[in-house]
Amino acid sequence: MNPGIQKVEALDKGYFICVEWEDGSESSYPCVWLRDNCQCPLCFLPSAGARRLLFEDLDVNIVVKQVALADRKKISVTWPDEHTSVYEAEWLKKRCFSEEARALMQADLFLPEHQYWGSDLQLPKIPFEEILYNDESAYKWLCTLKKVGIVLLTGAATRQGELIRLGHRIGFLRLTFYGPTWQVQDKADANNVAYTTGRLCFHTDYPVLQHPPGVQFLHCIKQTAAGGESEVVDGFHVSNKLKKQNPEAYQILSSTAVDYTDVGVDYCDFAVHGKQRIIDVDSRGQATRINYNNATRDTVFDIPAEKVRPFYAALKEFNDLLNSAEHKFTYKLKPGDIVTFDNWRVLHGRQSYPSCSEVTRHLEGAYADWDVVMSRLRLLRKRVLNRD
Ligand code: OGA
Ligand code: NM2
Ligand code: ZN
Repeated sequence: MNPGIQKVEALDKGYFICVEWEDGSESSYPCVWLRDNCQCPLCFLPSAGARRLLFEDLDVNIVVKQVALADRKKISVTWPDEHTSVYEAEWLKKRCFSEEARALMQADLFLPEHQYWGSDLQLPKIPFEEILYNDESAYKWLCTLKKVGIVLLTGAATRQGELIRLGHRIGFLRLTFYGPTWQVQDKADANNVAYTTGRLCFHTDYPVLQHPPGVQFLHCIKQTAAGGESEVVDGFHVSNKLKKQNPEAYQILSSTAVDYTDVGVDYCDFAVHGKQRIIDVDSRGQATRINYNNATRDTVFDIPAEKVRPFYAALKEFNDLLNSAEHKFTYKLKPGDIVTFDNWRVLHGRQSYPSCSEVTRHLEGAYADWDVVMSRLRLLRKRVLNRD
């Protein structure tokens, strides 16, 4: 796999260096980028994997003075001030600027592939103990969580604290105003609709936050005999459907900033206000995050009056699609189950259950950030696949 270099030369008045690989293909590298990424100990701190070179000291118009093929595995570049940089073939190959090479590198870093699903979801299941003690299982868990958006971990103890262990497995959990972990059960004077016996329509958690939690864990400790079933739906899949079915509704939901509010006391007192588009999109109009909780959508609505009804009509259409039998998947958590899901993609809900003086249903919940989860995934991949 390690590529060798056949030939290297300066091009375009010294603004580029062109590498010809042994297989005949070519890569060309801008000199400003090469100088910026000199790997020598003056320019780079290997113990931090970070650049020491200051931007102030970078000449953005730099040209190469001399370039040579040291051996087939590295090139050596001399700059006008006589500074010398050495670049390894493998390092250069990975950073090739061709569209295909960049796409491969980005896919490797961010695993953007999604497997869409509807009512046909085959809910992926892995034993909880396995992901705690086996790196391959943990890697599989996180890959599936990223690709499918939901994984059920089974066989956990039916006591509080299992999510703390899960948090240690990935690194750490995300603290919010509801505490490091939180107890979903019917509570007197509930500070959140989740803490009642009522039905919860499809939502993502915590859209009031500027950076809503990327991943959610719900550990079933106790389950009611009647009601309390869980529902999930693939928000990205449904967003694509909405875009096809009603582009104008999609346009409204992906451009209107909706006000959210959450005021109360839990871990500490809080008065949170935030604005989110219900369908967040990237520069190509692809959904990247769903931010929708009907319970915390504010009474304050910062749009002109004449745009209000069209907004509601668009949201109704989206909400109807979420609830269509074709798209939603229903299941019931058993004590010892931990459902883990992408809170940026998967909307979840639950059916109501009878209220009772005793606690008949108890879930412990927690959040994690995608940065932490993806970091653990990459480290596990390195270990499991024996990569550098
Ligand atoms: C929540 C929630 C689901 C359930 O607490 O935000 O969605 O099944 N709970 O109780
Ligand atoms: N809980 C479950 O957006 C929300 O209010 C989601 C959060 C209370 C931690 C519910
Ligand atoms: Zn929720």
